[in-house]
Amino acid sequence: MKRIVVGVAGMSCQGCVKNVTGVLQALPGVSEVNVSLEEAKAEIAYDPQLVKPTQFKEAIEGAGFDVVCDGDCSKACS
Ligand SMILES: [Cu+2]
Repeated sequence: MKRIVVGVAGMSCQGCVKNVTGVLQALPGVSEVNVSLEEAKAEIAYDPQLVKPTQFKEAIEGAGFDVVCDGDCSKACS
């Protein structure tokens, strides 16, 4: 199991947090999702054999938010 923290821009309320959490949890191999509105981040625990970090980016963007690239999320953004 691996963990990644992805910056998420555009969340403004707990409804956004729920949306982001939901689309991430719907991905195969994702076991835990913690989305923080205050920190604008999503922490994801996942099985790298079942899901790739680029899918997190696609899912978040598909829900209407932006992924913010910083050092730790580079794997999701490459
Ligand atoms: Cu919202």
